[in-house]
Amino acid sequence: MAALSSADLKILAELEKKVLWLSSWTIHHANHIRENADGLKVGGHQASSASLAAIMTALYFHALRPQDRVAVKPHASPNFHAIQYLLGKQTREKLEGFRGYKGAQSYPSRTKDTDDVDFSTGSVGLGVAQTLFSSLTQDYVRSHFPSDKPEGRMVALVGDAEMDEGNIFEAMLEGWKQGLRNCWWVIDYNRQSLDAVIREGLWARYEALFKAFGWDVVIVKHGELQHAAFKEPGGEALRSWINNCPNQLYSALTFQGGAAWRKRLMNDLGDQGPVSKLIDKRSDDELAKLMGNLGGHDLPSLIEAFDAAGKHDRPTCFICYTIKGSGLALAGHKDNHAGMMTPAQMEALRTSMSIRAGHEWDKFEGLTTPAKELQAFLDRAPFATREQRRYQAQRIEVPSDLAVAIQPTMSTQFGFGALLNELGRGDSDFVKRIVTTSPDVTVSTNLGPWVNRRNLFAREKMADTFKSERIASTFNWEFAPTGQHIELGIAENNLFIALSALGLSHSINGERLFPIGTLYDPFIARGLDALNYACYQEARFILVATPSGITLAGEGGAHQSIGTPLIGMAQDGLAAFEPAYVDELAAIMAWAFDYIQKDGEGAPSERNWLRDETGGSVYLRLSTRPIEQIKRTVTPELRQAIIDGAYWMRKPGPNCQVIVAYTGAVAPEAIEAVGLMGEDRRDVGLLAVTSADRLNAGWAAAQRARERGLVHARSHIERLMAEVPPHCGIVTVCDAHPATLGWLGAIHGHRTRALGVEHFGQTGSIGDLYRHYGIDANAIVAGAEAIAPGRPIRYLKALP
Ligand SMILES: Cc1ncc(C[n+]2csc(CCOP(=O)(O)OP(=O)(O)O)c2C)c(N)n1
Ligand SMILES: [Mg+2]
Repeated sequence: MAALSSADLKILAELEKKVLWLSSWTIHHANHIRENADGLKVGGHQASSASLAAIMTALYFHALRPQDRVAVKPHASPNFHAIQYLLGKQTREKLEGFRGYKGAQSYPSRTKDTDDVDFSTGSVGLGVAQTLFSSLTQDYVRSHFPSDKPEGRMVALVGDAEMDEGNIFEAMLEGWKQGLRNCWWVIDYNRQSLDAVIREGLWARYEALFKAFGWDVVIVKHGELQHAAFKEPGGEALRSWINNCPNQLYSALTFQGGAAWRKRLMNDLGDQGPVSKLIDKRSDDELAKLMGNLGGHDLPSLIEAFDAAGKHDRPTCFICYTIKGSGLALAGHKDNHAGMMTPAQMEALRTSMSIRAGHEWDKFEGLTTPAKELQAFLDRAPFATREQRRYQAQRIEVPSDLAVAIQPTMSTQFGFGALLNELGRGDSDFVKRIVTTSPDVTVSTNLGPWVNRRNLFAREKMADTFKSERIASTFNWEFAPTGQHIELGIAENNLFIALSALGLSHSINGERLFPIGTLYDPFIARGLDALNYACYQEARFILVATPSGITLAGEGGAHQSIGTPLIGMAQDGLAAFEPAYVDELAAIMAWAFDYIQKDGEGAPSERNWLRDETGGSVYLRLSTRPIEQIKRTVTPELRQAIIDGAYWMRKPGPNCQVIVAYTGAVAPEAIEAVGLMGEDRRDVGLLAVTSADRLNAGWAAAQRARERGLVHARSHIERLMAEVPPHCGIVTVCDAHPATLGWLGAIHGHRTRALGVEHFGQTGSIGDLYRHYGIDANAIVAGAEAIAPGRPIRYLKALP
């Protein structure tokens, strides 16, 4: 980074002013001028944005390089869009449409914004952690696929109240374990949250914490004006007053302005001597400017800090003192989070910035440097590059069939381990790009055999002492730069954010990875917002959740998931499957490796009405229950049906009165029940559901298509259910909330009894629990008898 000349610094100061104006104006325009027709109260966020105007100016127009990637604090989105506008990467139309339909997004969005957002943000804390895991991903990629491209730095612009989010600390600990580099977190230390002014002295906690985790900490507290004043006679007294001033008071005085500062400072410090002189010689405006000249608003101080840290790759936290709303009429007021400047206040700001009415969007309006020079400076900014910052990695050839030896009895979790173990023998480009990760449940989710073959990843080799000491162990725990498993601590949030980072590698690093994360199914809930976050920014990964449901039996209610299939159905960007058999799992995984690479256009397929060409991530809900496997060949038709979400294990006949639809580990109960009913109910059908999620999505899409005139649109489940006579009843059963399959009856209006689990699980044998919760064969038969009247079913065992 070249040092800045004073002419350049002057230009930067003008640009800072411009960023402040444009972001305030964009919000004003969205809220006051383009009036909100819905009468909704939409947040102001002018103050949040203003807080970071100088920091972002220094970064984007000076310190950042094209290879760097940034997570912008959600409420600084207008700054980001304004900066991209100045760099010629954002349109006026989008800015005018801020918060409107298809306009610039309220919070930076990788997928919805068009101005090259690196990481989406919105849910505070997650974007911050994303930068950390993106740095680790970059190291992983560099280690496996060496490149001459310069290493990027992953930068988060962090609100100080955002630091309350626990996931940030979880990430920091993981970063320390993994030898984090190339990561900057710039804390906007404005000492305000949404509701109020934050606790005193937090900076010292942050400093200690970051240092404990191995980070450099740079405190950018005072600007140049303050430093100069401290050197004047009496200056030391001013310094110590500032250092001891409570946050609330500093904010309140800032809001009140120069006269209030004078009164307070004279009261506290007036000495009829040098300090009084220091204060007296400044006008009210100059005094306000001096007191507002905190480090985070001072370009020379910021540039010095960024330039110094730019010389090394150590993770660095900058604590930049700022004032929320700096430069605006809202500055410092504790209620300013949702606050909006009034039209009159905006008018005053416009005039003070020499912006003519009607020229509010003009890039260089009101600046004193000639437009040509400003433009030339912008063109020179390293970040202004026209080179592509978002990559498109090539599609990697994946096998259409995955080999696995089907044993007579096995669980889907065991099958998953066996499938990966088999893949682990290979040496194709595809296999080299698989990266597995797990929050301390590698062994218990059956990733062990894969890890034995492919090792754990670390930038430096680390031997397995048990192995070198010749102590027998099933697992080889060796770390190597070529290792393909990233072992995480238990924090599930970290798993999802790691998947979010690994799953964007094709776009961020230009190298495609096939990330597979494993965890226990109930603990998805622990990282749910992070999972949603990963999906929102279109990261691509396979999530393997096992064990699941009450089928886990002896482990009890704390480990037994109930609602996760509904999460799988409702989560956008995630195709959820719950296979019962290992051949189904093999078909789904082979498909998934292809699916997670797709990024085509969104037209739905006329076969199943799913938008498979757009791709997405995949969630597999697996089980540890060994079940008898079916000896069969998976024909192309069966394979397709498994992927589409269901197939007839037994077709309903013309005289059918009832069908059973099941998903997952309860397959043996469903089969048994159909057998039991055989003598008293004719032609009973058995529907094997492998993905309630995809069936449901296809059904909704086909209905929509018909309503829009495509009268022949039929989804996969509609075609299957068309074979069920209208008078038939349906019993659905799954080891999860009954709503997972309960909707099947709505497709063609069949009477339905949905069995499942509605209450916390408990310990017991599978038999005990299935009986207790009513998902055993007996309950299925009882359900069938209730909705498909006929003669009593003879083999109905007495209900306990
Ligand atoms: C997970 C989550 N919880 C709550 C919010 C609502 N929220 C948005 S900003 C904010 C406070 C932010 O304060 P800070 O990070 O200090 O930023 P500042 O407002 O000072 O700019 C809150 C609570 C959110 N966006 N995400
Ligand atoms: Mg704050």
